[in-house]
Amino acid sequence: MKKLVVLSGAGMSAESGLRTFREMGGLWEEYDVYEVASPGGWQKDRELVLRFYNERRKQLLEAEPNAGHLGLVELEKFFEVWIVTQNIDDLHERAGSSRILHLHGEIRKARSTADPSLVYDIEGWKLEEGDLCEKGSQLRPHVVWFGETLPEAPLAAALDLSENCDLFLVIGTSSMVQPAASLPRYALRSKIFTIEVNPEPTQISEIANEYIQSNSGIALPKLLEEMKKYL
Ligand code: BV8
Repeated sequence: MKKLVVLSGAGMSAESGLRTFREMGGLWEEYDVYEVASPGGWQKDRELVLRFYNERRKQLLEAEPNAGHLGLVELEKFFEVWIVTQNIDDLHERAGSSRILHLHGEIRKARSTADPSLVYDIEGWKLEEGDLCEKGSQLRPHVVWFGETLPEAPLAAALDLSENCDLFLVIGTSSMVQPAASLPRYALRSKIFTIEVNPEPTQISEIANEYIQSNSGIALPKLLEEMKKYL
């Protein structure tokens, strides 16, 4: 089976009702990113950081995967699909995608501040001051903050996949955050046909082989129909 790699961003989850970051009404309009998504912010006011992620986790528990997520699951009938996501939600999992790499962590997991190898599932939507790991240290959201390095294994796998696949799909990302934003460039440099799906043009739109100016929930089912003609 041919290999399809998908790089997804917050726009993938927008139609499930989860806020994106850099659009009108986005999260970074309401919060100072460095106060709620950086080690400095955690040092300064971890109650605020815990609250920021609790609110998003609560929203996530009330959200469902959308037609875009389900379209990617459907594509597994025709391709070996790998989802490389910047998203920390679990909507790709809940939709049923079978190969998912989280570059920026997972909001429904918590990790020890004393020993990062200790990672726990969060029951419900709250992670609070006083929630401790087995070694007695405070738990933090298991996500990659700005200024923190990405988890090695998923990033290495994503880089390799971006240069060794048959088709590369970039969906719902403003392509502003590194190193994830460089993945489509690796695919293009390896002459891999690259398609972008986004209602707004990004720096990738003009270099992709194809740019589909549309919401993912509309474009993916359509793309699926198109692909079925050639398979
Ligand atoms: C790193 C997890 C090495 C948390 C996130 C100065 C100091 C320190 C670092 C840097 C620096 N300058 C640059 C850096 C590197 C920095 C970076 O890239 N900064 C940028 C912003 C300038 N990167 C890092 O820090 C990374 N680590 O480099 O380590 C290092 C170490 C020390 C010092 C230097 C380097 C870590 C980056 C990870 C940060 N964590 N998230 C959380 O989620 O709370 S990033 C965050 O942005 C999310 O993960 C998100 O996924 C990601 C990217 O955003 P998008 O997904 O693209 O979302 P956005 O809102 O931007 O766009 C949505 C898009 O969807 C839009 O285009 C819209 O049109 C589209 N859309 C809307 N609706 C739909 C749609 N598309 C389709 N369908 C729809 N319906």
